Parts: sequence; structure tokens; C-alpha cells
Amino acid sequence: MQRNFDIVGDIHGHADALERLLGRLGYADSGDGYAHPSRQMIFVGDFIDRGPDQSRVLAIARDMCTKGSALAVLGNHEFNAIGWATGDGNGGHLRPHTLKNHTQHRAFLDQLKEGSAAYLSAIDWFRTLPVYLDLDGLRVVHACWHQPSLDLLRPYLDSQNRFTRDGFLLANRKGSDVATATDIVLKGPEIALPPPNSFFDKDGHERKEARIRWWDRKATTFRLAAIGADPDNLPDTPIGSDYFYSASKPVLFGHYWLRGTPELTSPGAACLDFSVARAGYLTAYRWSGEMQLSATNLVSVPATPD
Ligand SMILES: [Mn+2]
Repeated sequence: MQRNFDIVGDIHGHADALERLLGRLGYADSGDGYAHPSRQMIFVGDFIDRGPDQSRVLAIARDMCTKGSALAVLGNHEFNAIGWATGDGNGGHLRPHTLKNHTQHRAFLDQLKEGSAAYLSAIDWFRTLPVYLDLDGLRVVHACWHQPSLDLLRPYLDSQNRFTRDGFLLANRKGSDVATATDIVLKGPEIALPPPNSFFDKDGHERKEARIRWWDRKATTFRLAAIGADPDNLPDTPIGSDYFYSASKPVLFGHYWLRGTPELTSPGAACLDFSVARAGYLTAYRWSGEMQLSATNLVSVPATPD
């Protein structure tokens, strides 16, 4: 039987927006968690960090996953949360407790109360999330579907595409093939700009690598493909990368903090992160078996109701 899915972008602790979106999509909570009579939800990850109601977001999503009303994949923020909570065997942690890492994770640590039963339970749940879903007619991943990276990760994932214990350790070992592939899949590919080109990101840091619009097959030059850089500062030279998605099965993903009114990024690859955590939109795609995605199937709610 054809399964119908509503795929939802990054939530980052915005439980009110999630509940409004669930309502818009016809999911109701009759006392036993949110469910839809004929559809399932899929979360693209990044439930946590930044937003005000992270515990409530986790309660809603986890309950839906437990009861079969939803599926979910691992986001880079959950990956980082597991690393923050996991010892490295030398008195430190897989994700170092630096000021920068703490700042990024602080709202979660404060709201869940680091070390509490609720906190440990959330980390345990994150460990059960698959890196990707390859379903009948549909693919879901947090940041980028890149088959060579997914193939490389294969030995480090279990039969349900979750990191094995050793796989997770290697994925945190900077510079390893496994860590590089994990970064591409959970954070998206970056390509070195031809020297001497560089640009300054939103935090004022000079960057010599650019994230690219891997979902847009027409974005063939640095100027067209780079994200977060002023196009005038980028060369008009071809990228020449294997990151562009060309499979016939559509892929849905989040992660990219896109701005403005939600729109379809591509008929074969749709980003669903329209920055609910920056006063944007929480966005879903209502998928009912189509091979070519359509903008008419996007459903959004604003971060705060009008
Ligand atoms: Mn992300």
C-alpha cells in the first residue's frame, strides 16, 4: 500500500509552531499523542538547540515516533548533543566542552537540565535516530544526500542506519573518512574556493570554503552555487563536483536556514528549513507518491502567529 508522508523541516525547540503545523496538516491529539488517520510524519532532525520549548518538541516528536505516527532522521544538532554527552575515554568528551560549543548547546542543557533523567533519556533517543531514510519512492536526510558518503558510512551503521558505537566514535574523529562523510551528510558539502577568493560569514569569520546548492543542478559555478557569500565576490568558474543530486527518487532535507517565503528548491530535492528559529517558517511537504515534487504541496506556518 502507498504510504503518504508529511516531511517537516528543522524545529529547533519551537513547539508552538510545531503544534500549529500539526493542526494545519490534520494531525490531532486525542489524548494518546498526535496522529493522522491516513498519513505519517517524517522529521528531518534538528529538534533541539536555540528555541524556547525543546522538551515539549521532544515529547511530541518522540511520542509520535514511538507510536508509529512518525519517523525521524538524525540532525547535526542531535549528533552534537550525543557527542557532548559521551566521554572520549581520556577525561574529555567526543564533542569538546569549549565555550563555542557550549554557547551553541546552552539552551538545550539549561532546558533539559544537563545530567537529569530527562536529559539522559533524550540523548538515548537521539542514538536511535537513523542517518537517513531510503523509503519506497522517497528519501530523507538532514543536510545532503550524497551517495558516495552514504556508501562510505555503510559499515559504521546498523541495519536500521543508526551509527554503531564504533561508528559514532570514528564519526567524531576529525579528519577521518567517516567524520568527513558524516559532515557532508549532516551538515552539507563545502568546496574550497579557488585562491585567493574568500568571503566573510554572518559571524564575521573569513571563509575559504563555500557551502553549495547541491540540490540545484543548474548551479554549476561558484557564483551560482555558493551559499552565504556575496556572488560578486565569487569566481564564475565551474565547480566540477559530484555533489549535485541526479537520482530519480526525490529527496527531502532541512538544515540550510533558507530565508523568505517557503518555496520549492527543486522538483527532485526539496529543502524544508525556512528558519523557524529566526522568525521564519516551519515548513512541511505533503508527499503522496509523486516522483516530481510540487510547490503546491508545501504547507507552512510562521514562527509566530499573525
Ligand atoms: Mn542542521
